[in-house]
Amino acid sequence: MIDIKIFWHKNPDTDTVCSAVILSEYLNKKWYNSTSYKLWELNNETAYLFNMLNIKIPETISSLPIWTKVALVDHNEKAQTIDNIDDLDIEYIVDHHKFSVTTSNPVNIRAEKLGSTASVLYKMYKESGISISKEIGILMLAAILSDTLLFRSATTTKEDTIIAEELKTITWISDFKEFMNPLFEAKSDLWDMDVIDLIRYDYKDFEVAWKMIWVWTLETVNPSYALWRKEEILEWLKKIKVDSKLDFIMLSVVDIFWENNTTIVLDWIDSKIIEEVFNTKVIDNLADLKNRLSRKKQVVPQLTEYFNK
Ligand SMILES: [Mn+2]
Repeated sequence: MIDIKIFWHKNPDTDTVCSAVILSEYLNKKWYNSTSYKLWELNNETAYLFNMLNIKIPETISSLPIWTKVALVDHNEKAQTIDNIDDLDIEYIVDHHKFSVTTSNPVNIRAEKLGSTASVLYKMYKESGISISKEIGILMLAAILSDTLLFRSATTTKEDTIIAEELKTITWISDFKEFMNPLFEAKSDLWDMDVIDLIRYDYKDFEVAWKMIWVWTLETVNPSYALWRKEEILEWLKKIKVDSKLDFIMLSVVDIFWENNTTIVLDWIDSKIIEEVFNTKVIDNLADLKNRLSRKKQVVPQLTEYFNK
């Protein structure tokens, strides 16, 4: 039996955390002895889900010894994973993002252009004839509905909706909106959070054309929680931009009920970029990016194109 350690990406969302647990069960039914580990804290939405289902949160680790066999779910970029990834042996990657990783050894890669990593995993279960328990089914469903924002995100595919439909019988969940409402609410419970935690919540860094850019999205049903704290947030963005020597930084507050994106913009350099790329105006450090709910599809590719010019 091959031992394999699975982990999720930095600033984890529900898709990546659920996918780690789902992949672990899958691999254990194959020829592996796998465990999922927690490297970064769960967000409020995922914590609520695990608490509701009474699922144990995986054990915490901080680093792994050299040559440990690992699996990455819902990510493949170095900037988004464990620090000493170069010392480790990647055995599996299951993902639905663009690829940037190079590995020194052969690796099992399963990636599809679907709305969530959990959708990819659902197909892997089906293809291998592994039955999906009710608990795993609920984790899959929550991950799909969370990552696609109840099918509203531009990343949603027809296949995701079919898979969610099929999961109805396994999970006994038929009203998706009713099921997701408390989860979205939990995610939006940002009142007590320190601003630094609030903005650390879901950033992703990318290296584009030798530029270091950070793109945040804060998905919420209560955008005012974040927007009322704009000045505080701007101060932190400034500090982060300087400390991390970034070329560009932005923080999008995404209202998942009304489906719009209000982006906090730090300085005139970033304003110029935002205005040109998204054909909008920056007023009082705010830009209306309209219905761009998906960072992956409607924000990052456009920025990449700009920086590659
Ligand atoms: Mn995902």
